[in-house]
Amino acid sequence: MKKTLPFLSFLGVTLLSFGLFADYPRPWEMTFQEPATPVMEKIHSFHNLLIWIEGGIAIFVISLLLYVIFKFRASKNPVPAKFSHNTLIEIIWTTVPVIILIVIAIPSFKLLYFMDVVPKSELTIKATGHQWYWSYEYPDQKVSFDSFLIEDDKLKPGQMRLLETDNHVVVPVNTNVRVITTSADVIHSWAIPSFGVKRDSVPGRLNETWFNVKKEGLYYGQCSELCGTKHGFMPIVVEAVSPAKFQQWIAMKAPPPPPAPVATPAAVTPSVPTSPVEAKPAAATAPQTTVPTPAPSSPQEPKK
Ligand SMILES: [Cu+2]
Repeated sequence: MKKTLPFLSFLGVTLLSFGLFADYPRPWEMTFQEPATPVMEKIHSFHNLLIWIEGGIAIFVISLLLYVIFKFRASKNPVPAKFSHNTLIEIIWTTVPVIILIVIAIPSFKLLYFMDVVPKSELTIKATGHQWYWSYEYPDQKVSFDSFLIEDDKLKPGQMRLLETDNHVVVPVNTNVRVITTSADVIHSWAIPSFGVKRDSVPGRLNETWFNVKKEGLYYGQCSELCGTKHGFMPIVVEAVSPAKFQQWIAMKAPPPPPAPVATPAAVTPSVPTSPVEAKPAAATAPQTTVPTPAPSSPQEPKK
């Protein structure tokens, strides 16, 4: 019982932390992470199309090679053929690759355009790369914070090594989010594999990308441009929540509104000399002909 209790509590915390959907790299994962955005869904299906085309070409070429090796081996054909041209075959091996390239190019350009053109966005986030952490701004909501890696010795059960940060980038689901990336020092890259997003953050330049997360959960990414000794220690965590929860988070993070200015009589008095010591020099330098104005005994009424 003594041994099972800590194990059960560890299991409980782990299940709690992963009760939420999470997209992160798994050991020995051979395919993409589960697509979380329309962009990644399209990348996934384009990749699957390419696998079929490339697989077909590979099988065809290998079969042709094996056929030629066996059929035209030296023992069976001691005298090699002397011809060097065949018009029909040349036409075929020119046109077929052109058709294949067109079949690949059409969806490829469509996808590039879809990824590149930021649709009308409902939320803008600015991500600035630093050596070695990210800082974020929500300019319209007046929210900003830094996001640092959680060191190994401070990880809680269920948290992932080298991927967890102290502050998550919180976004609402089913919302077009525009991400503007830049850098404060060297080139970094803001990347989330399951979003199909990877955008260089370059000092002195603003790059933009976008995503629209379909499912609530945690999504993990990393800086993807070699940026110095701690390049591998500046992860990115995006937490997708419902729009209502997002509003709560913004309300919690946003600075309180400044107090409204109130015109009080005290605010007006400093322009009037209050002590006789201060008033004396002014009276001494004033020309003899002018009539010195008496210091008001009561504060002036504010003008309406
Ligand atoms: Cu970096």
